[in-house]
Amino acid sequence: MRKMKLLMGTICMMCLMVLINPLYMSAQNENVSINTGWQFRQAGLGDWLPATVPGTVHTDLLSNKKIEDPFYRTNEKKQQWIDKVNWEYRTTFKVTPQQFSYQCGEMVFYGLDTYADVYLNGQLILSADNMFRTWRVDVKKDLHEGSNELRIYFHSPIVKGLDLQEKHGVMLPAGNDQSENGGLGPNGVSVFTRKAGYHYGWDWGPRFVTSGIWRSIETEFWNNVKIDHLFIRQPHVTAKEAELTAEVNLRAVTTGEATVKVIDRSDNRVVTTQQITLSTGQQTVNLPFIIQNPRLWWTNGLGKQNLYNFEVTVEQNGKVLAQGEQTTGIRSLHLIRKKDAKGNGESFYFELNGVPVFAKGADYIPSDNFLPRVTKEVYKKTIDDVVAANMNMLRVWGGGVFEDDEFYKLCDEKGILIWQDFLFACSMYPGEESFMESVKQEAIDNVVRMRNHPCIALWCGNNEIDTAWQEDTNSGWGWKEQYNKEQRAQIWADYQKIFHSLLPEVIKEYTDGDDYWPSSPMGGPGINQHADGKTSGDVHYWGVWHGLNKFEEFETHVGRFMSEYGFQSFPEFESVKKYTVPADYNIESEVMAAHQRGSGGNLLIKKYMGWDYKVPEGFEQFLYMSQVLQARGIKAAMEAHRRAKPYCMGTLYWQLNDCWPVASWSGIDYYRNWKALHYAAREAYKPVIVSSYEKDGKLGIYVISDELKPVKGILDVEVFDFDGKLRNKMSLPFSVAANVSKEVANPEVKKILNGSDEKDVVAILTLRSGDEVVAMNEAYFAKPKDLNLTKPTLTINVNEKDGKKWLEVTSDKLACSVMFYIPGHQLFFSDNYIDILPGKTYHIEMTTDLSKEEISSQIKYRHLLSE
Ligand code: BMA
Repeated sequence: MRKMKLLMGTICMMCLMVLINPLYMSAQNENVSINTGWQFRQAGLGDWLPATVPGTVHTDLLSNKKIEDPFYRTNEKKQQWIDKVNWEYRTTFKVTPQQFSYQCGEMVFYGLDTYADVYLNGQLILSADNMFRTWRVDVKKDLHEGSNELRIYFHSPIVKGLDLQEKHGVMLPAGNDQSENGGLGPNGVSVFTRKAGYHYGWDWGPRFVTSGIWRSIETEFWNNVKIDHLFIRQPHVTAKEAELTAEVNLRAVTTGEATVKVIDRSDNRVVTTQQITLSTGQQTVNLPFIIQNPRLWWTNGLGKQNLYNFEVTVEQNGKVLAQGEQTTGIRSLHLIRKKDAKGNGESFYFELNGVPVFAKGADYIPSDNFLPRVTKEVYKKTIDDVVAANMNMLRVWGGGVFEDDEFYKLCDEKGILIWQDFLFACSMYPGEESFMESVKQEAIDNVVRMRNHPCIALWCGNNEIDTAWQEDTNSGWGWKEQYNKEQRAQIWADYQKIFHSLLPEVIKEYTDGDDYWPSSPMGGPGINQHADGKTSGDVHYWGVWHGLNKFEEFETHVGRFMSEYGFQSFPEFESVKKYTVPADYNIESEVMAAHQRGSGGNLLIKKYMGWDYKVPEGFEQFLYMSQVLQARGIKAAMEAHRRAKPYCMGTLYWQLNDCWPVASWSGIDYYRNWKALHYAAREAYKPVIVSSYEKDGKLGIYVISDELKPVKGILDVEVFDFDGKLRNKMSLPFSVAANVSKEVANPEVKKILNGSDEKDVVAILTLRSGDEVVAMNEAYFAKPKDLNLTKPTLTINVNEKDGKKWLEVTSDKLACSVMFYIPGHQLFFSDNYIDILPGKTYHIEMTTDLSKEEISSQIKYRHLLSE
């Protein structure tokens, strides 16, 4: 009986499948990638060598052993010739008789970097000039049945850039373009080419101006009809009902009556159908439909990342002519900028399904100078690390690229909102018509590619250009003053054209009312346009670091949305060893200096370190201390921003990651090791935290909760001396509503110390709810350098069970900022850079292939008093 039911069920399922998905009578389309058999050479010179596609000239030269590792020591300097010459790539590929018989054949170039003439069987089929564009070429006439040759000639982006600059007539500000290092003197030509800004250098990056086929090439064969795009518009979404519209862009080479169906693949249900009349050329079909009680998409921490998969078919006489699929998440997501009384300003926060979201995250830069090396595994590791640090937003910064589809897919799946900059940063750009047209097409290509991702929260015009130029004030970065009246007016007009009309118009036309913000940071169009740092818009606060403000200033410089702030550190010694030799082990050595691109970076690190810590002599200890210092500063900022909720509703620190091994503001180094900062971010970004701030002799203790339900329990304040003796304890009840920051206690520091010297104790703040520890934090009452610490001795036992390995650690005295490591190995510790109190046992898991015995004999640690 049960079997029968099952069989019936299966038959019904099959009927249903047939009903909604009539058999494909004949192949209607075929996609073939052309990523194999490639060769390359310097144009017209030498032998053809094997090449990897997608790839870059630099990585092809490296794998053919024609250059050394570009990131090793100062090799970058020897490789500056590569961008001054031309390169060519070629391959052959076969077209089968079946493929040749299709009515249509198109070649799609998903990424050509950058000035590329493409020849198919000797015919010029495309002259590309924009790295960010997707190029689609009709090749039906040029393809041969059997063997075909594809050849791509890459012109030097530098020679082209110089030529464009000359035609433009004036140089434009391009502060981060390291033209001097590239042998070009002051000619920062990056701005004339639509190519990732950071390729020309940045204050955390080297100068490698690449060329190559950086994303794949495909040939698409099809008959009758093709679905170019499927856009699931979401005009109105509530928990009860989602009003959606499937917008289908078709291209047909056939005519006649047809049926368009939309199927919700999660329950294989046809949600709507429409009869259409096909005509040759392009046509758009809109199919509205409703989903009752939709499973909404939420960010990491707020709920599930529910996704829907919709399929669209175009059918004629029971035969599927074309089919397309689209994954999306159903949600309402808006940037809320509302006038409010607070400081006479305007709110700046994202509202997701009616819930104000406090954004926690970082700014993201490309993960490698050679983009095709950023594999799916790298993206996965990156987004896993983002989730592990309790983040819910990344800002994809404008000096990089529109990321790979894989990146946004992972952000959808893991609930990470994306603030997407358009690709303009810290420079002014030309306004020639051809440039504008290129920018427009690049924006359309990428907005259309990315608009279905539920993770996309905001499109932003550029990074820091509004604040740098400031046409109507006497401030800014001194750029406008270099030009005569006409030049200045022209440059500003070109700026306004791109960021105040072209890009917002693309967003309006090609999205479903997505939010657009012209520049980051900005006060807001129409009000106090340029960022004033306090009452409206978003803020890049660089008073700490560039402005030499003390870490304490993070407390007072809190705006509505902190989209950048940061502090540098070095990678850990195990990482440094990978790009140096022992002779380089000095932060001022030539090699270490080549891997520090921030102006005055080392001096700033030292200066800040001296304010809070004893500055160590030893190289290894200095690297480690730089990370401890960075984590201390940025933790203070993250907590200050969260305490200021709801006035402040977002905190994104500069920067999540690195594109090569370097001293930088990152929390994760190029080799994907967590710095002390990433561990600190994980703690500071937890859904519920307890955070304190000392002011006027009192300790304000706050509970900050991003949870959507109230939290209550007991707050314990326990004061320990450095031998682990409890000197004082206070317990008070606390209770906070959902999604708030609240000061729950404000005791006098004197009362907490209860007679102890402020240099002798630490207070442990614990929130308990029944038996559960909800949150924990520490408060010190003196700077680390002034604490009466003495050298601790740690006892470490290594354990292993069920494939898990962990350390069991105790200490005889307070050990501050303890970093565990094993020389010569890269491994992950579940906790690191932590304070270890005497009398407590700490369990630290390790991810490593080393055996228990190997760990026991090799484990080492550093702390504040190490050398
Ligand atoms: C911000 C960023 C980057 C830069 C960083 C550190 O302004 O937008 O341009 O790398 O500061 O200086």
